[in-house]
Amino acid sequence: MNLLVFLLVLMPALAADNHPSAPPVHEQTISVSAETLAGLPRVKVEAKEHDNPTATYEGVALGAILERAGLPRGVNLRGKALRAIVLITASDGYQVVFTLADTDPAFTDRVIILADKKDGKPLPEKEGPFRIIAPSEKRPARWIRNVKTIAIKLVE
Ligand SMILES: Nc1nc2c(c(=O)[nH]1)N[C@H]1C(S)=C(S)[C@@H](COP(=O)(O)O)O[C@H]1N2
Ligand SMILES: [Mo]
Repeated sequence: MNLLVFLLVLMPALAADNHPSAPPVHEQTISVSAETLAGLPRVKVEAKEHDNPTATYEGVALGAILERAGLPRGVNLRGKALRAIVLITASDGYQVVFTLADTDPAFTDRVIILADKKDGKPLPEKEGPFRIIAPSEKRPARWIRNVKTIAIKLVE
């Protein structure tokens, strides 16, 4: 290949995160309901919040929800998808963010689940019906209770 063509045309295209081969990221907001979890593989985690006894939370991987919503995963999670954030909002207005890559088992062994059960029962009203559980995190500040929406946004 002509070196000049490579330097002037291809190299900048490869560097740009809007390279044509980078899969699209669709900004969207998911309203969380039982439908959001239905049919996805169930995941159980043991988790401990502050001084509370260890509990078994059950639900589905946040990443599985996002995969079903059409977001890029694994080798396709590159380019602009690396600046996609997952903004989660609760009924009291509390909000937390993760990155899209934080939810992908190709990037991390840390699991983030959207739980609908605790110790085999539906979540108590204070927490549920849906709560994010991030068992690997030492502080439970991102274990957002009463989840209403999951929004995907691209940070500039
Ligand atoms: N919806 C909602 N979720 C939330 C919070 C909140 O204020 N609102 N606080 C967070 C913080 S800071 C902590 S430490 C944990 C534990 O809070 P809890 O002990 O009140 O359940 O919940 C997290 N989830
Ligand atoms: Mo907290």
